[in-house]
Amino acid sequence: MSKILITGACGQLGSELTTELRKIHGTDNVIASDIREANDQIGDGPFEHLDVMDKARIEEVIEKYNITVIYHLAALLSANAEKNIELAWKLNMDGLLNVLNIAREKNLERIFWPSSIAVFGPDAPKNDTPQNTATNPTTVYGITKVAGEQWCAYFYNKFGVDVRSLRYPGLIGYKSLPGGGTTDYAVDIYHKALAGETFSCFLEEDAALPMMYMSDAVKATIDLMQVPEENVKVRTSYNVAAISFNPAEIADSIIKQLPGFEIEYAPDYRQEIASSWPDSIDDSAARSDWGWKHEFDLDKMTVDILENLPIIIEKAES
Ligand code: AKB
Repeated sequence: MSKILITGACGQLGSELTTELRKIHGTDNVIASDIREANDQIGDGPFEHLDVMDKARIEEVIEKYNITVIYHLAALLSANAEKNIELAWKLNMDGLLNVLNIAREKNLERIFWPSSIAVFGPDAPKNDTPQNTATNPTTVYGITKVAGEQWCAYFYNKFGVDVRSLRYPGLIGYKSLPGGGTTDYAVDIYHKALAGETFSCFLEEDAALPMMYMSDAVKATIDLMQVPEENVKVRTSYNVAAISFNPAEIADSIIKQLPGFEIEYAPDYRQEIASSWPDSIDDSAARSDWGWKHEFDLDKMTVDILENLPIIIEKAES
């Protein structure tokens, strides 16, 4: 029986992954942890306050619960990382190295670590960006992701640590808010649309980016962690793709459901980050190695969010 630790469990992906993993493995077998206080989204179940830069504290939690698998999600995202480059490097790198070293020392069963489309910079092809191509990121977040991917491959090849990774596109969910990313606009837009407000977008109208609905992201993560070791042929990180759209296209998708919705554009420093990233991603390696397949396209996602987000908002307000 696996005993799972999730770092960064109060984040946008962490809270949904915690819920799903608890459904599969049982609440007591999934330990949520974060440097923040536990929030309602992760529900009831074991929780530990944890700073991933503190290796001794991670070891303490691992011993307390006999952890065998870690989903190491704690990190600073792209926009926040540009505002604090030292912290971004320290948190994103020391946190990962702590987890990888512990996995090696304690012979843990498996590790998951999220990479991102941010590994790619302007030298990579913009459309259908291949699995292996020039990366050369121009953001500090991207630099930490490229370095992190290389550490993952190194720990697998040298020490046999079974670490698996996905290059997530922008993740869009309705259950919790993202924090400090460049793709966050695609979550905020639904909140403003439901509130009947005009949405002021911090990206230009034609800034296309690869995106994915949260339920697909959770499925991709769990699928990758469940396949036999020999199916995981990419030991840096897998490209995974679902949908690709720009702000004007997501606005049009919302207008189909809420005809009065309006968007205006006020690009800021995040536009430069978005411009350095791909428009769309080639994920054929993930599809052939372990059968990755997404379910949600843009309109299906919009309908699902506009149906479910009001329930979440009402719950939070009551
Ligand atoms: C961000 O915008 O920083 C993240 C990402 C694409 O990794 N959502």
